[in-house]
Parts: sequence; C-alpha cells; structure tokens
Amino acid sequence: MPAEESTFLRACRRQPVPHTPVWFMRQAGRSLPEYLRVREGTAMLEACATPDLIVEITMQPVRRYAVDAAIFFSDIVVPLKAIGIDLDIKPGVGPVIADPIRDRAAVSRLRPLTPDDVPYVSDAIKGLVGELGHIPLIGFAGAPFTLASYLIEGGPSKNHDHTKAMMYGAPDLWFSVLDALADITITFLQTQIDAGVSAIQLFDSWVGAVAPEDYREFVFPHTKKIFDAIGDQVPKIHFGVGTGELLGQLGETGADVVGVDWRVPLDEAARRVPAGKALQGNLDPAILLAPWEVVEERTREILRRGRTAEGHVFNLGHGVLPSTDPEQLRRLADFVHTESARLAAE
Ligand code: 1CP
Repeated sequence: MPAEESTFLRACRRQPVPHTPVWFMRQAGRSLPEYLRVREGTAMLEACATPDLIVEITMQPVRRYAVDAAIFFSDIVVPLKAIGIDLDIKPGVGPVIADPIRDRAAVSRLRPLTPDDVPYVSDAIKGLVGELGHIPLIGFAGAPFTLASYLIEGGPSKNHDHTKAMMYGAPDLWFSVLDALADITITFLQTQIDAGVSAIQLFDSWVGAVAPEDYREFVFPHTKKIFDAIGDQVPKIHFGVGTGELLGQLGETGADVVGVDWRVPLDEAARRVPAGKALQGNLDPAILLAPWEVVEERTREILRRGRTAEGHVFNLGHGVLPSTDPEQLRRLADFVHTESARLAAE
C-alpha cells in the first residue's frame, strides 16, 4: 500500500477511514531509552545535522508503536542555525540565542534560507521515505510567531515580554521579522516536500499568548503566506497550545487540519473551525501518567467527540512528556485503532 493510501493522509483529506489514525507529537525523544542511548555524547543540534541519527531516531517510535505516521526528527530552530544565527539547544532548557534580535540592524541577520543550507535534512528524508515504506512521513517547521519569540526573547519565555513589546511598539520592525521568518519557513518546508515528506505540520506552539484581534493583525498574514506558498502539494497541519480562541483563524490560514490542545473538546473545536477542516488531537499528555483505565476512558471520549469532525487524526494535546512510560503509548496506539473501528461499526 503506497503512503498515499494511508489512513493518516485520508483522514487529513477528510476521506472515510476504517479506523482513526494516530501519531504522537514528540513520539521520538526523551521518553524512549533507545533515544537516550543513541543521543549519548551528541549535542541536540549536532544530532539534527547527522542524517544517520535522524533516520534512526525517527524510526524508533515506529518500531515500538502502531503509529500511522512518522515525524521527521529535527527542531524548529534548525533553519535559523542553518542561516548562521548563533544559537544552541541547551539540555533541560531549549533553544538559547546568543544575541537576541531586537532592532533593525539585527533583522538583516535573518537572511534567506536555501536548500543547500540544510543538505542533511534532504538526505535524511530521502533515506527515511525508503525505510518507512507505506508509513507517511510528516515534515515540520516552526511558525513565524513562535520562532520570533525565541529570537527576540533569546530563549524560552513565559510572558513573551520583548516579543510583544516589539509587536505593539514597533510594528514595522515586527512585520519585517515575521516576513523574513515566513520566507525561511517556506524554503524549509519546500525542501522537505521536495525530499519526499507526505504531509507537513506548522507548529505555532506559543501563539496562544496572543489575543484574537492581535492574531488577525500581527500573525495571521504571515502564517497564511506560508500555507499559500505550499498550496495543495501535501496536507498541511497547524497546531498551537492554548489556542481555543484562535481555532477558527488557525483554520482560515489555509491549513487542512487544525491541531487542538486538551483544553477544548473536539466537538466544540469542530464548531469553531471553518467548514472543510479535519481536526487533530487531543489527549492531555499528562493523562498518560495515570493508570491505563483512565487513559482508555479519556481516549474513548475523544474518539466519540472526534466523530463530529469532518476528519480526525488522534494525537496528544501537546508533546509526549519525558516521564511517560512507552508501554502506555504502545497500548494507546492499539486502542485508538480497535476502539475507533468498533465505534464506526456501532
Ligand atoms: O536533547 C534533547 O533531547 C532536547 C529535547 C528536544 C527534542 C527531543 C528539543 C529541544 N527538541 C526536540 C525534537 C523536536 N522538536 C521534535 C521532534 C520530536 C518528535 O516529535 O518526535 C519536534 C517536532 C520539535 C519541535 C519544537 N521545538 C517545538 C514545537 C513543538 C512543541 O513541542 O510545541 C518547539 C516549541 C521547540 C523548541 C524546543 N526545542 C527543544 C525544547 C526543549 C524546546 C521547547 C523549549 C520551551 O519550552 O520553550
């Protein structure tokens, strides 16, 4: 069966499926002992630039779980590193930028990305597509707001103070940062599509910090520019945390699938997005730390509510927590398949 016929791609396109497809954000990574083993002695950004490691780490969760898609192992800051921004991913912290971007002169450091800046991305994807066979590979990138937040703050941030100060106080500067980031993101995604990914996910993880009217003015046009440029080449997923009040607009950007965190039930999310959108989500990743019976009950409820959407891809409401027992994820992937097939036959 070619990747084109997969339940994951069919659900993204809102076509009928025999069971609900499932994958997990951050399905690779620190919850897996085999990940910790292969990463030993290799810095995160170095791993992201080493095709053999990318292939191995991407395959690890596919070997363990009956997931319906793999996600390319990388990080949202990889294209920024590739254009020469001095940054590192610090263990236990996340991306840290040596010299945050706060003025006009600094914006010129956001030069365009070319595919030649990220040869390891193309190489790894080409290898993965061969290894995965019928399982589709999801490519991804960070959206302009979330990337801008790391660049402007200099690292992870709770309140996004400097970011919002620029957005509200120096809108011309803000728009030039977001426009440069949109262009970098378009090239990063197109490079992945050209190398063979079957779908893409654009992460605007922290955009839930922005009020709906400000999202419309300061963020929406740049995200829409990215999805317009990608067009209909592959299904496009868009996700952010705490975006209950933005779900409609996230759909209007041109995404085919809107990712939902655990705060909004899927039937309510289905009412908030425009017609013609599939939904992805939305089990609270912390529920996996509870006994299996709780996971099962919550998952059954999500599958029921997901049936009110035009298409449903099961996922967590955000990434797998590092303390998650992989056995819970293995059971969860199987349960999503059997229970959704049972519900469909009811
Ligand atoms: O050494 C390590 O293992 C570092 C931990 C780690 C990992 C495993 C980081 C640092 N990034 C990643 C991989 C990664 N990053 C993946 C692939 C894994 C998979 O899904 O299988 C993906 C999709 C990302 C994307 C990413 N990076 C996002 C968007 C997704 C999300 O979780 O919201 C964000 C916001 C980042 C930034 C980042 N990179 C790393 C960390 C710890 C963070 C978050 C920092 C913060 O809290 O602001």
